[in-house]
Amino acid sequence: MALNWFKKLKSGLSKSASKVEGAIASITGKKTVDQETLDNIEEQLILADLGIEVAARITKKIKDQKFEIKDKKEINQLDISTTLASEIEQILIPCEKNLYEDISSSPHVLFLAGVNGSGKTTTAGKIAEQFRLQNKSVILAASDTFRAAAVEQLKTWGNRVGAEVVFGTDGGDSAAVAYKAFQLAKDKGVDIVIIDTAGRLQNKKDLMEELTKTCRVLSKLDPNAPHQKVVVLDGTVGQNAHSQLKSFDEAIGLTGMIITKLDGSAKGGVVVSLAEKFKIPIHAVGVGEGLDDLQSFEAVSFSKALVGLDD
Ligand SMILES: Nc1nc2c(ncn2[C@@H]2O[C@H](COP(=O)(O)OP(=O)(O)OP(=O)(O)O)[C@@H](O)[C@H]2O)c(=O)[nH]1
Ligand SMILES: [Mg+2]
Repeated sequence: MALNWFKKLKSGLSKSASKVEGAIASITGKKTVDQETLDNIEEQLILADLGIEVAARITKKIKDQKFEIKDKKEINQLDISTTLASEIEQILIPCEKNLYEDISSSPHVLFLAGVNGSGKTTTAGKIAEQFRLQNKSVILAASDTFRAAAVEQLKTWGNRVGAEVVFGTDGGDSAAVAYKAFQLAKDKGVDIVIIDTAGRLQNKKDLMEELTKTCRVLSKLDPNAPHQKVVVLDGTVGQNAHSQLKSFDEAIGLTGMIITKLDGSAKGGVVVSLAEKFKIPIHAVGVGEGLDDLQSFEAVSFSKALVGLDD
């Protein structure tokens, strides 16, 4: 990962990291990792939202490593941080998957879903920018016909990244907008269609069914469409992201996730607990509101940043 990107990730995750770092710092002057330190580390990992099971497992690994110092020297904090980062890395590596890896169809349809305000529209714009940089043409579909300002918001992104925006009428059929966008992309030979959907709470059954319907309608034009179904999760909500992921996966069968707002989240560890529990690919993380604030997910860098280590 480029150094400035890592710096951004690390500073974004610093609130999460400071909890863990504090716990590790509590061993200062000690010659062995005692139970009090282990308990403290476990507690801080839980507070950083890594989840109870992951926290317990990682703490046990640290215990098993036996950082006993025989020649009267103190335990090196860096050794513990490194152990911690490598344990986290083991959990994250199987989920690392570049968003742009599986683009083989043309047009390729990328479907974004998530709860209200999780960052879908912003992420749609950021992804469109990444495709623009890869010289791929993009259509943005404003399938959010629910919120009045949604089309305008997507149009602003469309202007910034030079992508056409397809939209319908306010309160109109969101599946129809998605279909229209896909059809237009086919007609014009456009490479990528990004479908921005309305935010919906994961426990609203009818709204979740609307997503299923939109996917089904898209598959009429290509049985494999949408080719990617990605949930956008707000990285500041912590463990609530679990129930969101589960519901969206049950509704549409997710191919991946993107976690936003990791700039300044104190709950960045949730990425680890999501990876551990769901084993669904993590494509990218949002680290700001700007055009280029979407980073491809890299397990090694993320693990280091989460425990406050340098890349
Ligand atoms: N700091 C930060 N803010 C973000 C990030 N991603 C999105 N946001 C902000 O979060 C707010 C909501 O983003 P939207 O993209 O409108 O979210 P949405 O999911 O489309 O919202 P609805 O369509 O209303 O459901 C906006 O103010 C964004 O600028 C991120 O990675 N970091
Ligand atoms: Mg939106």
